[in-house]
Amino acid sequence: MKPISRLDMFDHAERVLKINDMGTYTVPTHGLYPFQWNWDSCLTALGQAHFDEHRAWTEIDTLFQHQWEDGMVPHIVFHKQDKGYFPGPDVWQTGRTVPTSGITQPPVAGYVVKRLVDHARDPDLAEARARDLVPKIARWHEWFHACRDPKKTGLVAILHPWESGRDNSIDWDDAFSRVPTDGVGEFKRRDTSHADAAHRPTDEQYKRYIWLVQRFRSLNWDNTRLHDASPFQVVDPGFNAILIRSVADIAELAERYGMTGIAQMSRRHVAEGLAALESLWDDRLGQYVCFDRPAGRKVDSASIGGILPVFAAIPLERVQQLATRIEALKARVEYLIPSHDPADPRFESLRYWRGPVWLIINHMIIDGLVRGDVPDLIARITSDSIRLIEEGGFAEYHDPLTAEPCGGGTFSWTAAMIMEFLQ
Ligand code: 9YW
Repeated sequence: MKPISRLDMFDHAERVLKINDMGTYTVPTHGLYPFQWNWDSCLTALGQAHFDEHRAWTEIDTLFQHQWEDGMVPHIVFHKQDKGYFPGPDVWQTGRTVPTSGITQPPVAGYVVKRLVDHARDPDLAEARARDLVPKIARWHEWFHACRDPKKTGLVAILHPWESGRDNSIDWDDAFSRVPTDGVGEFKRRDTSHADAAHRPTDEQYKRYIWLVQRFRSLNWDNTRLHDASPFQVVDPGFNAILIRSVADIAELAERYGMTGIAQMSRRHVAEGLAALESLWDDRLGQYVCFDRPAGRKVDSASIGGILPVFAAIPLERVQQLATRIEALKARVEYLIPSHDPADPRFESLRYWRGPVWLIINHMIIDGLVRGDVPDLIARITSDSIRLIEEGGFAEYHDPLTAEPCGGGTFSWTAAMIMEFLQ
């Protein structure tokens, strides 16, 4: 791969977003991911706003046009047929006119919409679009609280590793081992024909991913039933922090726009979420950890999902503790922040969410660290992120030891995040 100079990097990032632009939505990368992905789209909009605010708003509008009647916003919208991806609409069978998957993804939309509003060069456009989106995003948040926290614990569970956005994280290994594979049948993966199989989830994991899809499909994607019917229910601190942050940002926008009911309800959920998040703190690791609901125990796994809570308004003392945690990782990698601690023997520097660096995560963690007094650490994560692109290009993710580019190339959210880092 040709190195990318810092001088040309911003323009290069813009070109990546234009290459992946399908008009009203953006694909993460052609070939490997030929549809619209939920959190990819929202984070991509942050990049698009640097050169075309109108286009950025359209990205999010398109996603919300496919919101389900129950409030869920699906993780994939299959706008066009494409045989290059598995599992496609024929596997999901969600029965929608424009097919979608039947699960969701980390709800970054609330955060992104507020950021677009706060940085808008065209505030009238931003207010008009945000006024339309705030009630829709609030409905999605309510869906989470109703369907993924049925016992009102203050925290939501994911029912499929794909919902976390961190597909094959070590966090899921234990809970996932209880997901059966019987009756899954034969299928042909497509991802490994676009990307190196050694950088991807294993076949065994794919069988379990599909088993869960088939289980939910057999329940007609009825979200009032899926939670209790799933053998996989994991409370991920990173996912919950993203939800809490987005709910807080929507509360603020709702207040600004006189949407009092949404503001009040959202503030209540933020308070409950932040209080409950503390139950996931792990003193030994100095970070948060997941909770496996059916097993009734915390998960011993030092992943980035336990550092991501810095993105929500956790106590300042916790922000400092998480900064210390990242400082410790500095000695173990060349480029911050690895998605898993290399001190854990299960760490794999090249395999997807089991070690590699993802710029979207660096972006959210930097945003949260601003509340702490750690400017040097913020500068270090920012410069490591830029160095990764200089050395490895706009890849999906990178090896934290060598900067080797992994997964898909010419990747939308990587480009969008670089525009944010360079601004
Ligand atoms: C899949 C598109 C998606 C991301 C996820 C990432 C991966 C694979 O790619 O998922 O088949 O959906 O883990 O976070 O949204 O970039």
